[in-house]
Amino acid sequence: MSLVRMKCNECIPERDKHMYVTGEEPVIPSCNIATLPGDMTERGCAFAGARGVIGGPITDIIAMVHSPVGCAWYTWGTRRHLSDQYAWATKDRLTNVAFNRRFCVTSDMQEKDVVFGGMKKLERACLEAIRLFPEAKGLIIFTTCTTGLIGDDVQAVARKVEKETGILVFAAQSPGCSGVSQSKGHHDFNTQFYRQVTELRERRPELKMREEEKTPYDVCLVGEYNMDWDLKVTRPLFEQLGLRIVSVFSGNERIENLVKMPDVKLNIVHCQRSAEYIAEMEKEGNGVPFIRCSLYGIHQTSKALREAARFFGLEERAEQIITGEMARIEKSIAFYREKLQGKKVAIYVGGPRVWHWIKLMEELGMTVVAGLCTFAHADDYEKINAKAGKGMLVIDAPNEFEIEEMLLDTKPDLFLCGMKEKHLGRKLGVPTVNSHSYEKGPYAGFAGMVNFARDLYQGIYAPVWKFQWGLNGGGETTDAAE
Ligand code: CFM
Repeated sequence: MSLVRMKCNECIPERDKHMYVTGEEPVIPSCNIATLPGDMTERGCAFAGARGVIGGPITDIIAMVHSPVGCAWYTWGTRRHLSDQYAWATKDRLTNVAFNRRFCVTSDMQEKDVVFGGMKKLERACLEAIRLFPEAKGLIIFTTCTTGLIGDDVQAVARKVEKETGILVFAAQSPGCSGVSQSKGHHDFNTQFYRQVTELRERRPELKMREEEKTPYDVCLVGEYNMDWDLKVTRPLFEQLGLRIVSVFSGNERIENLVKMPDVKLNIVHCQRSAEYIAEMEKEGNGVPFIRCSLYGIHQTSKALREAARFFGLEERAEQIITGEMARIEKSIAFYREKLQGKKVAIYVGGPRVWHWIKLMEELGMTVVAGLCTFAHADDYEKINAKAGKGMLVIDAPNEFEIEEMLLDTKPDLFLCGMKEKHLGRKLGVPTVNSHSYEKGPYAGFAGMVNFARDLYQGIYAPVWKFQWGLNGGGETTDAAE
């Protein structure tokens, strides 16, 4: 066991228990607990987890944010999850960008609504939005701190609007202040959506998949959000295997397909932080088993295909797909591996992608020297410990000072991080690659691995770094970038 004291934490020793270095004994740091006053956390709020992460990627719903305008505006469009135009093509109108990125819809709560209650206003806003967007197949009402605290009965409004308009209306009650991070919002959305879909299917059984529509190979991809079109490369892998993806929870998915989740034979769970809850509930409540997988990197994607294949007795087909895909990417990967060999990487994400990517970096000859997680739970750290080598610095819910010290101490050649921290990295001379919504994705699957490797390579070898006094004494730019 190896705990760490960072210089920046001399005045807040409580932070010590949030960080460790991987070694012989696996350590689980303090995690998923309230942020200390004075610690400038980078965490998001529960509402962000429900609206931005899980509700947002659903393609044909209106995301009605029941809040003052700021909650809706400042959380809108911050996360890249693209949706198809097909769901939006009507005879009068073709909307060719993701609905939730194009329109920000809110009940616009004012002071008097807070005092007297906002249910009437919410109802009017829902009806107006449904009138403005006739192509919408559903609406989800999201509450925030304000409307959560005043106790508006949004479920009652949802039922009323659904009755009046006939479109499916759900509620996601996850006020920002209700948990310690966005992770609470993932959990809330999962449990509430599962419950409401169960009730809906009882109320309107015609929405279930009919027996004659079912196939023995129906699956759902759970915790897959189509970041920069990941689904374009992952979906075909399972389809070539012979599986039918009935539903994706929730990237680029239509609400009618999400209502069919209980009808599938197997759930394949990718993000096991934000969506394993619903897979567990589907197992408990509807008897749908699930497998966990990672769709990043050669080894893990192959493993995911093999495990899905084993469930359905399609092992041979899986091997053919893997062989074919490997032949397609081998040369490119060999090129990038040679360039990336020996480089050190620091990764800062929500949590899961640290463990998703350790193996992938190894496949490219790189070492992960630090892994930082905004909202990971104990099971994420277990997975990190199982995959990490020795000597990797792990920090739970880091703040900016800790990130800076981490960069100065571990001296990575590349920092995989988000939009906020990239400036810090670049000012310190460390190239960065967007680890949340990618630079030029998709990054998942076999084909995505090549894009990922290319972006890592372009990050490290960008000629600009030779003009910088970076952490590593100026970038080692070589002919490779030319
Ligand atoms: Fe799951 Fe995600 Fe992640 Fe996540 Fe996120 Fe994300 Fe992430 Mo950014 S759902 S937990 S809340 S894998 S947006 S697509 S990259 S922090 S590690």
